Amino acid sequence: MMRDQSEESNEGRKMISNKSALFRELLAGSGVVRLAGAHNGISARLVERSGFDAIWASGLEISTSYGVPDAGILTMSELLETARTMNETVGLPIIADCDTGFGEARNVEHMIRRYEAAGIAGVCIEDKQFPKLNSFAEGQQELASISDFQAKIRAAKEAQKSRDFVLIARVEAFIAGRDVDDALARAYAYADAGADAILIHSKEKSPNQVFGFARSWQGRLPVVVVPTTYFRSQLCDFEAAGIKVVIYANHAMRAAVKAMSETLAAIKISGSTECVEHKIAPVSELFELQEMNRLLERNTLAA
Ligand code: SPV
Ligand code: MG
Repeated sequence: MMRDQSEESNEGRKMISNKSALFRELLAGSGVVRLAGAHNGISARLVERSGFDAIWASGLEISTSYGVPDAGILTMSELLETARTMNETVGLPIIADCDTGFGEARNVEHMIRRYEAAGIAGVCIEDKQFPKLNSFAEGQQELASISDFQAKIRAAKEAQKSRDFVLIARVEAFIAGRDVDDALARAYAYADAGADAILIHSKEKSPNQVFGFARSWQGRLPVVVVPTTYFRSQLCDFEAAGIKVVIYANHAMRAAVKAMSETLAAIKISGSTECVEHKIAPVSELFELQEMNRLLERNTLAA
């Protein structure tokens, strides 16, 4: 039975309702909602400081941060703990990438309870078979049946306590080599089962697949896209196509990997850190990102 938790007195619960409600407000508002991927407290804080609307707790980024394949290797607890850290670090809503939902409908139910209790604004589950494989990885992508995935969506919607908690259903039809009719049939079935938004994924270099989908879909639920491979598309193109949410899912991690590798290589080769000193953040910026000043101010007041 769903309750509106904003009416409850428990502060922790109020917070849950607020971040989910905030995300729903974004979905209902004008313009494209922009999310960027993050994988820990500091990357979440950087996303927030850059002015994005919300944070994508990316399975790809978090798996990379652990040094393991994005292939259903990390446990729900590991992913949840990471999402929780991000959520506690920033004021933005977190949308957590929950892969295939960590099992069947009963696992999804458990997952929803845990993520909602942690104050996460919403989750995204995808219609692949466990163990999922990242959509850009080589190898055959096996899809779940429509009815099995609908059962997960129904279980998720029944498990949530707040009316506002958001479930994004992700359609992997294009990733598995299927056509737009298959993608639409899946999306309609997921909408019927109670999803709040549809993420349509594509690994093509052109946005034609997702634009074709959005044209036929006609806005029944908000459409979410992840423009990793069709990176030339502009925000105004997505807006004109009726796409509501754009997720820049992995760019912060890719930038960090390049910067860290280049810095370490330069130090190793030159035998000094002089060549990198002007290119890297000063320690004072790390303190700023840690909010060291707040701790020092409190210490001063307490003294
Ligand atoms: C992620 O960021 O983990 C995603 C998006 O699921 S993608 O890597 O494009 O599959
Ligand atoms: Mg993922």
